[in-house]
Amino acid sequence: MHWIYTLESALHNPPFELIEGQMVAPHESQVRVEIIRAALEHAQIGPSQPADHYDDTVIAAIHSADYLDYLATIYDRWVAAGGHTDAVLADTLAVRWMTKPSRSPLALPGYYAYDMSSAIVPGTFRAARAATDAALTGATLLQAGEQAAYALCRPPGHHAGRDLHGGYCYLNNAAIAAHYLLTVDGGRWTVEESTVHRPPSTVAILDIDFHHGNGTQQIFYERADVLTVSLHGDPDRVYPYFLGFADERGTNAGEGANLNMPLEKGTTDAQFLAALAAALDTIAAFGPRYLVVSAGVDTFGGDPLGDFALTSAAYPAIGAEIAALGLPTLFVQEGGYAVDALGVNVVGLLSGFEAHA
Ligand code: OKP
Ligand code: ZN
Repeated sequence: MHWIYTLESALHNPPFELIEGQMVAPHESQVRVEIIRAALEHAQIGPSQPADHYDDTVIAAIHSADYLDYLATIYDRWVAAGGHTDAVLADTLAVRWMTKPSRSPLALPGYYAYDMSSAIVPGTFRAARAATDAALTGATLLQAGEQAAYALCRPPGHHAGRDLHGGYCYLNNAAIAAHYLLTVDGGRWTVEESTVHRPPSTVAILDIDFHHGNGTQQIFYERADVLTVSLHGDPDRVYPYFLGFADERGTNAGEGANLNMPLEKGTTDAQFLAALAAALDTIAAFGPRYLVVSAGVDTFGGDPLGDFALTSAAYPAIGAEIAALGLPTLFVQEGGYAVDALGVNVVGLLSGFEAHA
């Protein structure tokens, strides 16, 4: 399986995150990339390639212009306005009846971030942009006829909404890749479908990260052409708390094109695989041309940010179940913070897919 990386991930190195009352070293760090790379190489998964560069317009289809400008410029503006050089991190939040736009660089982080786990440092935007390029490179490989590709994205993306960052995520890599697959004619389908080149009409996103893909849901909530399905810890209990419930089904044209499957604490391999089978039935019924998987492995029992009980044996089985759909599939790395098991779990997922593709 082709996989794509970027050296620019290392430029994102925030000094801390706020979690349950404590400033701690970020769980989401470059060590994760190094571990995954080493594991993929050791397992001889390949070939690998660096990300190609894609135009800003591809990203502007998903994120608002003001948000992209904020991400690209806020660090320098924050420091110039007196903010600390360590990091950009909100201390005042725009919520409910306090959402008037502000032009102060010291206020903007409270408008464009929804939590305190996504600080911004000088290299954050470049790293996020390069992670998106990695996902887009994978999308292009699918269009060229590959059955699967894996994008080693860092920072991750599924919590980033159209104009909001949070949960270590700044640009929604999976969403941008999914939209790109719909808008660009890669020629893949011309033989089977017709003699006229045209882009496909539907894509599905399957989010198997422990946390609800709130950003992905928001981005596509009113769209009928992208089915979004997320298996995750019940937001009644875990982050992101305020979205991800089963009754969220999409609105307007997107009604019925969002499926949330909240799962209980201690979810086992068998329970997760059963829920996944139901999710895959919904995806099969939708009939997408491509599948994008938001591939987090923080469902693992030892994960510091999750409360499921999956073992490493679950991941090859998950990969095999996904492969049985028979869809060209782009895996996009999301979470996974039990670093000792991170390599084996990612390799398990991808090799389980490959063995059954
Ligand atoms: C990112 B990904 C819990 C705070 C959690 C952020 C978690 C981000 C997870 N009280 N903070 O793996 O989905
Ligand atoms: Zn997660």
